[in-house]
Amino acid sequence: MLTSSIILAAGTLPRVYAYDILYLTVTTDEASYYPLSGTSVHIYGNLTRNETRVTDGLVAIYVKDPGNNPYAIRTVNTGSNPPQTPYVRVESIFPCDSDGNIQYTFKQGTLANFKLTVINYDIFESREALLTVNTYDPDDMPFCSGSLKITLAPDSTSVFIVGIPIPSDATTGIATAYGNAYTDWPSLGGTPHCIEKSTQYVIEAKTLSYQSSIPFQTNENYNTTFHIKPKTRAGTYNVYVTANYEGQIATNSTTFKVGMLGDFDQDNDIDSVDRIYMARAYRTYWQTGEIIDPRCDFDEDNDIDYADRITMGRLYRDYWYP
Ligand SMILES: [Ca+2]
Ligand SMILES: [Ca+2]
Repeated sequence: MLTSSIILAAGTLPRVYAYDILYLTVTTDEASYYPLSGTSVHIYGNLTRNETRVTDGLVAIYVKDPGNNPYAIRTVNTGSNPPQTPYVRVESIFPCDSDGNIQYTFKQGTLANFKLTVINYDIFESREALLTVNTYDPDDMPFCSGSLKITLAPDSTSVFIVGIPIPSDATTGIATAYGNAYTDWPSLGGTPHCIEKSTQYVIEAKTLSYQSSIPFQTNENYNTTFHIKPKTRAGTYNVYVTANYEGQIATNSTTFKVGMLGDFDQDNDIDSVDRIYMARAYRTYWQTGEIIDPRCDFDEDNDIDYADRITMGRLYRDYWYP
């Protein structure tokens, strides 16, 4: 309504639009997720100018975890990449050792390094950039990110190395790292400098445990998807999106929740009601062999046995006697 009244008001002037209205929406497919392995979180929305979809814009999507730490930071386009050459561009990202020599395999519990080559095409001015590297594990779960705020000299090509610690319990297999450059953190209004670059690397060699899920269908013009797991931190996640389209900036934000493991009725506690879910699933499994609630198979070995009951007991104890 606000938009149309502005256009009407502008219509009283002779064919003058005071300014274009760039607008960015953002939503998630669920308000709350239970952290079962393979659960997808879809974040999507529309970038529009004067209520028309922008088909060649870039959108920054930044997710902060419940501890306010960077969780995922990505740049996606709204159909195709912008045709213009940006001032600042991430030319490439490669996994490497601490000296910058290409290295594709990293062991759990060690530091993986990523080499970013960044160009400032502006021949007159130096440019500020926030460089980010965001690693996703072989199951598409974001697990770490590193960042660097830098000033790029005019007309220069620079190389930076960002280290990412690989958790000792990281899923092994082929993982992905995404390299991006922003004007600042999207939560502070920063927008993408350029399109995203990515590279693959190996956390110990092993076969993939999950196949990629079916592509997400949405009518909106941008989206990103990642997976969560039982070890994903419970709580509220903040999502920030920003875009700079032909000099205009639009921002928006939303939140989603990741539930507690063992909180089957999703009412933010692990109480006797949740234990009833567990007891029922356990009993049914031993009577019929059927898994009526896969969430009760905590160790994901296709049974609901004593080991799973012990896990539930521990979650219950940890909740009441932290
Ligand atoms: Ca509960
Ligand atoms: Ca089990």
